[in-house]
Amino acid sequence: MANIDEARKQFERIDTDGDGFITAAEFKTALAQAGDWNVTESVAEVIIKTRDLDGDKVLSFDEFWTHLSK
Ligand SMILES: [Ca+2]
Ligand SMILES: [Ca+2]
Repeated sequence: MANIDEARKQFERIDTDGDGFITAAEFKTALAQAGDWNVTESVAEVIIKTRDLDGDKVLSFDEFWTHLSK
């Protein structure tokens, strides 16, 4: 189901400063825009932690894609 072009578009929408990494703050903002206002930054950090393969506390596209394509 997962499509890498769609995933890249989604990634770029979340990565608002365009540095190629999704931070907890960016993730929180994206979820709020999607209507989920209950997500705090600490919740976003936990979500990122479960997907963060190299432990740098931000999501690269590879990590984002690995999660989606599972
Ligand atoms: Ca970013
Ligand atoms: Ca990472």
